[in-house]
Amino acid sequence: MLRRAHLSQPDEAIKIIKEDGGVILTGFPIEQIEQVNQDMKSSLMQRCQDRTWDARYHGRIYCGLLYGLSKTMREDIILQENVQVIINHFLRTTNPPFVDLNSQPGRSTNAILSGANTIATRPGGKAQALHRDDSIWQQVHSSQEDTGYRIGSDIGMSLLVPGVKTTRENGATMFVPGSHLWGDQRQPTIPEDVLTVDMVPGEAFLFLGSALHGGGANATNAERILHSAFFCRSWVRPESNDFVWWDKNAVQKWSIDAQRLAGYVTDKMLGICDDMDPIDALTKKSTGY
Ligand SMILES: O=C(O)CCC(=O)C(=O)O
Ligand SMILES: [Fe+2]
Repeated sequence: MLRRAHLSQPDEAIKIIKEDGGVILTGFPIEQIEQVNQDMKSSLMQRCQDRTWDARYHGRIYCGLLYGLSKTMREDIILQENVQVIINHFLRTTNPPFVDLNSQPGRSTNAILSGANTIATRPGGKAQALHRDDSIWQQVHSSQEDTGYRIGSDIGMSLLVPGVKTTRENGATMFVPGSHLWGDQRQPTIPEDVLTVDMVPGEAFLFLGSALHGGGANATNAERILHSAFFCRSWVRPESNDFVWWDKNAVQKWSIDAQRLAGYVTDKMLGICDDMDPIDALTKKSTGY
């Protein structure tokens, strides 16, 4: 059984993530989830008509524009204070001063967004293979089973927010608790190793990029809707170039925290933009180049 922690208890959530690799967070207001469902409805429905997409992804329809299309997902759920506290416990980077010989010592940065999409697993949609999300960065994993979890070893995390009740029948995410401690050679051997992340709207699953998981198959006749957000350390290349898609006018309407999370961030060295903070580029007049 996967463990739960209320959003108001970040320390408890952190403890569970270290032990299990992931935690179900509870306490998101249901109105927020309904709003996100509403924000994504028409884009998702349009894409569901697209037979090529359906065939290519075996009944799993993605809409990768979630961060820009849903203010509620961006500002209230992804940027929820304790969600960020938990993520940055694992993904904040502080450079050791002895490495920083040619720059400000102790530069540090929070995690940034690696991508955000809404996923509809359609009736009959197939399961994903069990995978680690950090495999997009070719991460290799040595076993931490003897040492216990080494803080700092992960470079990504994922947040899955169900838009409907998720169950084994409708394709809830499958998850292997403890697999964040496994070396790459170890795979689940018995069915009991793999749990389903059963959730109701108002809950969300937050887990480490090193943990084995995968979307389930949908054997019901209704869609399983899931709003997902992925995070990485600020020096990792995000999976999706979301900030390229949204023009300046759109991004200027976001909160500063949302702009920073989307990648307009620097520690005054990594991420600079003509020696300036990239966030200044949002308000700067064209240079004419
Ligand atoms: O659909 C799901 O439940 C999980 C999705 C997932 O693991 C992914 O897109 O990386
Ligand atoms: Fe995944």
